[in-house]
Amino acid sequence: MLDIEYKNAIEESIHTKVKSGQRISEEDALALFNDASLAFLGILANEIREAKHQDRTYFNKNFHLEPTNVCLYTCTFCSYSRLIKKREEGWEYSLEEMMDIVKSYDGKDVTEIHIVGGVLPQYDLKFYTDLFSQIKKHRPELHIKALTPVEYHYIFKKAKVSYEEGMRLIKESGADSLPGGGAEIFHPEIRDQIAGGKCSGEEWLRIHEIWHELGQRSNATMLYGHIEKYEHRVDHLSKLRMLQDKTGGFQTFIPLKFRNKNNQLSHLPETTVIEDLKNYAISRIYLDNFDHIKAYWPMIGRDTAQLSLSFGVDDLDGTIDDTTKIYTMAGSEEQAPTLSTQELVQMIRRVGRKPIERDTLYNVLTDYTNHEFEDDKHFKGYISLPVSN
Ligand code: V47
Ligand code: SF4
Repeated sequence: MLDIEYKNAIEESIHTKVKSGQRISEEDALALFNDASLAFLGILANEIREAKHQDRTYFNKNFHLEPTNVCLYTCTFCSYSRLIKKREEGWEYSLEEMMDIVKSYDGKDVTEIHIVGGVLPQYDLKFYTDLFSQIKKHRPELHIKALTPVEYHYIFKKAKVSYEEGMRLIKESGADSLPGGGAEIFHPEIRDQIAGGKCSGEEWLRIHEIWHELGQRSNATMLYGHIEKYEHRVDHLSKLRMLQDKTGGFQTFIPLKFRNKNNQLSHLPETTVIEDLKNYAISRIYLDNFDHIKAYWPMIGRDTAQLSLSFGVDDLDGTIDDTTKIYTMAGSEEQAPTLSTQELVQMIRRVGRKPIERDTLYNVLTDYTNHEFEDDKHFKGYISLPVSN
């Protein structure tokens, strides 16, 4: 532990708690949001990150499959909502078209498929169980990370099956894990305003709980930086920590910065980099029972992603040819966000961390720390050069 010059008594008392292995309370987390300096948060979050993972920084190689970019819900922050995008401008893939996309990755070096998209009636329980079993049949080793409680709540209700029965069928058809989406902000005061009509915070948590009880793993997200207050973020983190105490089934927490293009909340300003780093750090400090904190670099940009590795983040998402439309449309840093493995590895090395390729369940696949790429311009030190150098 480093010696820190505290700005106030709150910083000192929270540091003392963390040093002695105590977890911080909701009040402490709120005090961190309101009163702690960025430097303090960075030091504390980094201590925790390094105690858990040293310099290791994980990434995996995945591709996204988005059945549709139209949605019957009307979440105000989302550029998929049919209020924003006219249905005729969108796409709605058939099962065959989706399988063609899966097959287009045959022979490519990917270990995971991430399936996420809008909610429409034709994408029902049968559609998805057929899709998962066809993908498994075609490429058994590909890990299927698919759908969120938003879709599951909708398709189970339509099929008149309980969450328990539905999740059992989903598991049997070949889905391996759940991504963290659809969480937004759990508190009804905010959720009702930004994501009214879709599953509630309690329903989101219950579906993950059932999935964990089936022995499966999942991720969690929080969409921040719109109309919520710090109290709502703390409430969200607290509900996740409580469920994790109960099941231990979450792998990663992914804070998602609200981006304001092409949606009904476009009038809101976006958070600053300082706010983003603060949010990563407090998430790392508060969620003591989560192994990993992940940054989704296409949304925050490469520089902030590199910085985040000193503020509690140990995992970067968005590799290979990740062209997730939901972000491109919402105003992600890059039009078609792509990074080769080499670029991602260099990005991690240049801030003095060790790039580790993992599978979805965090088994180590390749340690890229000393890996030499064929046309590598050698790593020169802890300086942040443009990624293209
Ligand atoms: O639930 C929608 C968010 C999520 C916007 O688990 C927006 O590995 C910012 O959850 N600004 C879906 N965010 C994506 C997601 C995810 C991404 C990467 C990895 C994983 C994982 C999960 O995208 C939605 C919503 O919270 N979103 N619109 C927007 N304007
Ligand atoms: Fe639909 Fe999800 Fe967008 Fe809401 S966030 S409109 S549920 S795609």
